[in-house]
Amino acid sequence: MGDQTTDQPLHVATPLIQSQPLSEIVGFPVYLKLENTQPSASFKIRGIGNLCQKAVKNGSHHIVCSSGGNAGMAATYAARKLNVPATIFVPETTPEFTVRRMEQEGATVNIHGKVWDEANEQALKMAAQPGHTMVHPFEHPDIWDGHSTMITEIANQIAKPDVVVASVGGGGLMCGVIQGLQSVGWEDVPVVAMETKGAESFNAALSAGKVVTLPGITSIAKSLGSKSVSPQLFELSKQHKVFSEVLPDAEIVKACLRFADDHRMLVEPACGAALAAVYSGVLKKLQQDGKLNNVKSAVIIVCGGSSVTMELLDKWKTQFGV
Ligand code: PLV
Repeated sequence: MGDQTTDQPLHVATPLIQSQPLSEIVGFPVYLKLENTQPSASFKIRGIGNLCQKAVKNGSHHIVCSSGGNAGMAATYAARKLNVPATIFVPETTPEFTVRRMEQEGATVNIHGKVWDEANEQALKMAAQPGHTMVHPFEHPDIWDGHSTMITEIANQIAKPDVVVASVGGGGLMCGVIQGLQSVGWEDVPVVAMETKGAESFNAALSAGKVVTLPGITSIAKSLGSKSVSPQLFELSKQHKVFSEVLPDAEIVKACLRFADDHRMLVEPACGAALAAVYSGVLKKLQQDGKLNNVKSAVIIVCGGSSVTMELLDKWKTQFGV
């Protein structure tokens, strides 16, 4: 039901909780920003909600979005709230049940290509029509502004943390995080950018000294599957302290499983990547190597995601023998 008549944001303010199990692992308080509790099940609604709201206000009457799944979920939710149709382009790797969910919310879903980049090319063609708004999953200032609100919220929830951890797909989330840190005067708080082997477009850009294109996406974390990272994140990483870390899928699956047990919440591998910074010892290693000093608290962005079920987790558990 389209019921968005005011300028109220489409996202909700999410809880920030201290995790006892994760804090015990690292020996200092670890806070979880629970973006998995957003109405579209991931942080994406912050940026995409902001972009769609502005576009509809300016006369747009059709939302077009290319997505691995969660940007599409957010665009679908935003379009329904704003009373406009949505057409979502996803690759073949987006699970059938995620496609169904978008359709149930009223979107038209087109499946195109093997990876998100191919679905994006199709979406751009449709969005060229008058009155249509292209919602890119990570590349727009309105998206970064929207995502940055999670940090302004955190600044009202706890004192300054010593490090923030988030995963990187195309880099929109991390652009928002860094922008948010800078806007609340926390520009000295380093970030840890987590990626998975086979979707490490940001790490590859840092190694090459420029944005590069991966040959393909082989990781199970399809929501991190952008073959190249946003040039904006590449630029921001020159001004802000960023540690880029890459883990194999097996570690990600372990993190999702342990998180389900520790906090009774089911999250996608894209989110498991951020949690693995604690579960797989990435934060500890950065401390031991003298790269992260005097850490007394950390925030992990629990970015969430719709494309996960008990059955899928079970399948990955067997596949990786974890
Ligand atoms: N997912 C995008 C891109 O997919 C999408 O279309 O939904 N965590 C979750 C749960 C995500 O869905 C995504 C992005 C990320 C993290 C990474 O965010 P980004 O792309 O802004 O770095 C191909």
